[in-house]
Amino acid sequence: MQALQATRARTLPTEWWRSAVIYQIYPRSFADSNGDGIGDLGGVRAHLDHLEALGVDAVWFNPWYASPQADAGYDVADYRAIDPVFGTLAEAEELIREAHERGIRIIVDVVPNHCSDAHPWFVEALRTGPGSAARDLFCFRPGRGANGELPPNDWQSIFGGPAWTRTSNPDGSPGEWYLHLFAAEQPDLNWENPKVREEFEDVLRFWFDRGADGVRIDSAALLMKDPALTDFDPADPPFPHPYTDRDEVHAVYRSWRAIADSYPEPRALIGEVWLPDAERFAAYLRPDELHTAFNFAFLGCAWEPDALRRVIDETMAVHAPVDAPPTWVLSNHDVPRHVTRYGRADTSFNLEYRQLGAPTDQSLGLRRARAAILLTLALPGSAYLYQGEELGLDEVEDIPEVLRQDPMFHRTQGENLGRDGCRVPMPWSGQVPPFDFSPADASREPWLPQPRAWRDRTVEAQTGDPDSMLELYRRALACRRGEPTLGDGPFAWLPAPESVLAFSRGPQGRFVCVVNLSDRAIELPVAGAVLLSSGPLDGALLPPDTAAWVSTR
Ligand code: TEU
Ligand code: CA
Repeated sequence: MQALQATRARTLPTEWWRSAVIYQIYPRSFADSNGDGIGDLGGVRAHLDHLEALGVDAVWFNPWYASPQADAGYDVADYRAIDPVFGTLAEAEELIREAHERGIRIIVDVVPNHCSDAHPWFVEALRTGPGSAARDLFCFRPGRGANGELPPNDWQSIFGGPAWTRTSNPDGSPGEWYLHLFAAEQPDLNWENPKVREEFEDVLRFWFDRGADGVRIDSAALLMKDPALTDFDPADPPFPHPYTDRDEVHAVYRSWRAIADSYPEPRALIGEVWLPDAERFAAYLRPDELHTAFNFAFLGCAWEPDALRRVIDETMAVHAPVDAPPTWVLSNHDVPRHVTRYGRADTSFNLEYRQLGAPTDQSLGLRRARAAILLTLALPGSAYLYQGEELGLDEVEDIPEVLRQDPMFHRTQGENLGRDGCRVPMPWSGQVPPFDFSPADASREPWLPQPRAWRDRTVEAQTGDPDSMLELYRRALACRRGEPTLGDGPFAWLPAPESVLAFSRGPQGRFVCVVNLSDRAIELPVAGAVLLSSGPLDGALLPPDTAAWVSTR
């Protein structure tokens, strides 16, 4: 306890996660080094310069493990191997070393709720049949109905359709059902079984021993299930919920925290925790659990002054009692890109309503996205950038149905277009697709088609253009690095005109961020030197949908 208090009293240099800017790499779509149309580790290693020039502190990799890729790698067949489509374990080790040499930390994705149906454990479970020890690693149950022909309960998959799939017995007769909260290729593990717990503790050590500085924990609140597996109405779920945020899950993260803390430089645990209840969310961030978690309330928030102010206040209020740094994120591989969201009449995001195809004003979206990144990077705590947002990439909405890969699209029979639109491969240089995503002699096209209009958004096209999104990101990150009051630390709202957000950072409040969400140009509410603005000022006035960083000295 004493050591803990000492740690809390000041920010140790090792507590990098309190202030880090973390860049999310979606390996399939970052850069393809061998021309098969799919991004890989060779591609990442060839573009470390981009990350260094951008000025990020860490990189989080979406799953790179051996996987049939039924859910883009979130169906893991071997947690200790790299998928051959991405490279080898030796390459991953090299990549970690090279990134560290450049002062960039590495976060890997751990997927504990489910594995792949190709994982040896699941193959064994099917082979051995009902009642076996291998089956107890998963959630197998007999079906309901006279002949077991109905699923064990009425739970629905998060990707659509039933959350159960029936198996065949080793002799070929119809057998038990197994639970999968996501796709059928992603059987849920049974976290009541100690072997599952031991396995994941060992997987954590495996990657920490190889230099990973932290883990992002997939679907972190879903692990534990009500053993009774009772039916429920998803519109009015009981409390505790049958599979979301059950109290028993916290013991898992306490044991993970002990492992993370056992390293000379403690490793960081970052939770993917989507929960509407702010206090239940904060419980994951208690001092002996996770270090941080994604702020999906901020990600989903509309581009409106009152809503933003409320979500910022709530975020800080909820994090303060557990002394965890807030995080700020605008986009990721699961949600429509924010340039597109911000160009629509309804600028919010929620899981139920994706608004794909809604009319979009691109230039308005870009303008707001520029202001939003200055807001994001000025807020206290750490921030996440999703690859491509630094280029101002928009959601690709016209992907032909035959090319769509997201199981969400297929499991809803296309009713939900899914997440492919934010996963389109990065444009690096050149005038036409694949924009050097793949080498010139590539044998395959990129796994999703890139819009021709991205020729203006390549890294090459934007580099050196002072008005580009990329140069704004580079300047903002350089400024953040040079400004010790940014990241974790004091924050205070300042008086400001209606529909304007203004706040100061640091003990003396000498750094100020102003965001004009009104429809008229305003005078800056403080005197000082403008360090950076998201768009040109209008004389001394800050135009609508524009943000500025000001040093008041
Ligand atoms: O997402 C968890 C999750 O709940 C998502 O399905 C979310 O509801 C949806 O993607 C929002 O659009 C994680 C990963 O981030 C996601 O990519 C995986 O598909 C999922 O887990 C299963 O592993
Ligand atoms: Ca490749």
